[in-house]
Amino acid sequence: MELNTDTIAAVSTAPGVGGIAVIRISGPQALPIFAQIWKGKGLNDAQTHTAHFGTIADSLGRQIDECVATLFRAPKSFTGEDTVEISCHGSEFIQREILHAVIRAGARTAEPGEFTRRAFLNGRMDLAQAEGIADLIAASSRAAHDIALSQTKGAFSASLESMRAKLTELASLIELELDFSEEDVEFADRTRLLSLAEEILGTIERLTESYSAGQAMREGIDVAIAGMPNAGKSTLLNCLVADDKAIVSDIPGTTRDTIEATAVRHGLLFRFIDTAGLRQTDDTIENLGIRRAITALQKSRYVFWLIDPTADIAPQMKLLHTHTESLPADRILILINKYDIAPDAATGLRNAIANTGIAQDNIFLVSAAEGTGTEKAIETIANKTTSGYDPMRETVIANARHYETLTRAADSLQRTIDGLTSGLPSDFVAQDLRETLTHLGTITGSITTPDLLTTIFSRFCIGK
Ligand SMILES: Nc1nc2c(ncn2[C@@H]2O[C@H](COP(=O)(O)OP(=O)(O)OP(=O)(O)O)[C@@H](O)[C@H]2O)c(=O)[nH]1
Ligand SMILES: [Mg+2]
Repeated sequence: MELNTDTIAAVSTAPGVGGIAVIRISGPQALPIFAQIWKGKGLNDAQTHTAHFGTIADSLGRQIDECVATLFRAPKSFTGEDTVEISCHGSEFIQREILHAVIRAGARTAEPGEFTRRAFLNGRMDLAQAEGIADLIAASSRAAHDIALSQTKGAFSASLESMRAKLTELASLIELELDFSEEDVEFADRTRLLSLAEEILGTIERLTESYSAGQAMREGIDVAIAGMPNAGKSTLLNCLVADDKAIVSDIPGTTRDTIEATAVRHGLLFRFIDTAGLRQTDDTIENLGIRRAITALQKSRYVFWLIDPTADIAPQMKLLHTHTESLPADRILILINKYDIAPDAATGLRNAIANTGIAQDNIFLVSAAEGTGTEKAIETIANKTTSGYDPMRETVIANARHYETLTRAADSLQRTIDGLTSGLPSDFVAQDLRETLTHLGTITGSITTPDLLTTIFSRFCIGK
């Protein structure tokens, strides 16, 4: 384990000017360092979790600001170390000057995520909980927030640790057999081991299945808006994000670039991508835009494909087929637009399109100009994406590292099961079991390496 003998400091509030800012000092020397810059009643005898008013001065004794210092004594602080948090006025000058004064008094600038890294190393939380904190800070929708919050509370970690504890017990019994290999004894009940391994595999699989939903909840859902020129794509984008993001005109080929805008709907972050209308053209720039449009519709999780009922339908269906044929059908939602001016044509088209084999549930009658019908299309995506998962009621995996590690754990557990059913020698079974235990342990951080920690914590912001 790493040893933290030095004391670190950083501005923990967001960069820039604010009403107040917070500078955090943590480490064994936090109090003596703070005492050097503090003009106020000393904190040496102060109790933990108390706030104190005073002024902070630079090395020449010039006052920098009037501040409130909050004291957290080890081990009951975020990091588990002695910590002082200085709340000052939020000018960039004051923040910089106070941080300089703290550094001059003997602290070192904290690396990104270093406070949380220390919290982990001091046993204040496990790795999955620490990662939950980073996600909590980054969350921009209710769903992302809920996933992160439940992770910080440790339910996921607890279920992993309980799986590990059960498996460890059996692994030790099998390993004990290896010590008595001459005597052909079985300490571990194979039937019990098999049913336990199967039960745990089931739990892990339920977790990995939730990843697609979890990823969408955490990172948001990309929806490309595609179709032929003038179908109303830019009008739709503007309507979905309630903002005048893209130029709308009745000249076909108005949009050249992809234009992204976000909106939170049903607690989920949606990233809508307006694209250039798809058509044959000799215009070089428009063709570049069309290429971007194709990339966007291939890469996005969903596509809103706009049909214009006031234009010829045959070429639009051909276009739809060409561009979506290689994509999974449930990713494509057909929006028949301009319902306000062509309700009969739109309704007729819906039936005709349904007859081509596209599911009726994936066809919507909308008017981008009036903002009608689009809500249902969004709701359909929200339901498809979350597929009933509720992060407040059960663990939903949203982190790629957790997903990959759980997948590996499932693989080695499956090998354990195969080994047990085919009567493989104990040492092979033991090895597969150990591997599963290692994978589960890397998620919570009960097994870890400095490299893994650096990868995880370097993604945090400075001051966290
Ligand atoms: N009545 C009506 N007109 C619409 C609707 N949606 C778009 N329009 C009109 O259709 C024309 C084209 O709209 P845009 O949103 O620019 O179409 P686009 O698909 O982005 O076109 P390109 O950027 O050229 O590919 C404009 O005159 C819009 O006002 C709608 O729902 N109803
Ligand atoms: Mg457009």
